[in-house]
Order: sequence, then structure tokens, then C-alpha cells
Amino acid sequence: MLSQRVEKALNDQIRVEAESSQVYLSMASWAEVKGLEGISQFMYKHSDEERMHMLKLVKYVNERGGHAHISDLKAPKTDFGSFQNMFQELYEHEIFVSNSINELVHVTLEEKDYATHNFLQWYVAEQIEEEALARTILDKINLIGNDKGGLYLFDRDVQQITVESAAAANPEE
Ligand code: OFO
Repeated sequence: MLSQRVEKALNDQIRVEAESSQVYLSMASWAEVKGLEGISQFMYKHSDEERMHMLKLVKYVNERGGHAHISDLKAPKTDFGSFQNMFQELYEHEIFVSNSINELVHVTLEEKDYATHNFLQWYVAEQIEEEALARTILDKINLIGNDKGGLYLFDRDVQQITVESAAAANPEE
């Protein structure tokens, strides 16, 4: 059985994951209307992943005798200025999510809920990978600068930038 405090903290995280999914969906749509097909596909996929993160939490809360709450969500913005800025926002958003997961893990330790603590390790590992991926993308964007050919290749290849290729490109991390 979940303590009320852990259940509330998990429900807060359900909202964070759902809002993340909405943020990336809005980025996908913005990129699509700008003709950035590859970037848009990347963001649609990322949005789906966040929904999967949310569902995993919903199932866990209900399995443990709690009640996962599906709440209304903050509307994401609809204009991201430039794709460079958009990826910077993605990176900052992932750091925000990591902090939120860390707070949640902290609550499980205070409540001596080791099962939930164990369950959350998947999220802790996932956040390390997502932050590394976002940093790799930002590095590539910096390399491109204002080169149109570079942007063309980036848009074509961004879907191939995976956590594994990011790790291979940054062996020191
Ligand atoms: Fe990208 O964050 Fe979920 O966990």
C-alpha cells in the first residue's frame, strides 16, 4: 500500500510526464508547419515516449492500491521561435523533469517505501540518457551554426540520433 504522501508525489509526477508529452507534441506540430519534417518526427516520437512514462506511473499507482489521477494540464506554448531555441527548451525541460524525479525519489526514502524507490530507478536512468541525448543534439546544432546545408542534413538525420549513438559520440560522459 502506498502512503498518502508517496501517492500524492507519484500523482504529481504523472502530471509532469503528461505535460511533457504535451510540450513535445506542440514542438512537433510547430516543426511540422515550418517544414522541418525530421525534427517534427523526432518530437512526435518524444511526445509518445513521455506518454509511455506517464502510463507506467498510472499502472504502478493503481497496482499498489492507490488511485492515479488524470488531471487537466497546462497548455504548452505554440511558437518556439527557432529550432535552435526549441532544442534548448527541450534540454531545459528535461533538467526540470530530472529534478522532479529526484524530489520524488527523496520522498520515497523519507517514507521508507523501498518498492517505489526501486521502481523509480528506471526513471532515474532514463533521465540520464535523455539529458545526454539533448546535450548531443545541442552540440550538433552549435556545429551547424547558420549553414543551410548543415540544417538540411540535421533535419534528415535527427531521428537517427539515439541514446546509444549519443553515448558513442561522447565516450567521456
Ligand atoms: Fe523525458 O522525461 Fe519522462 O521521465
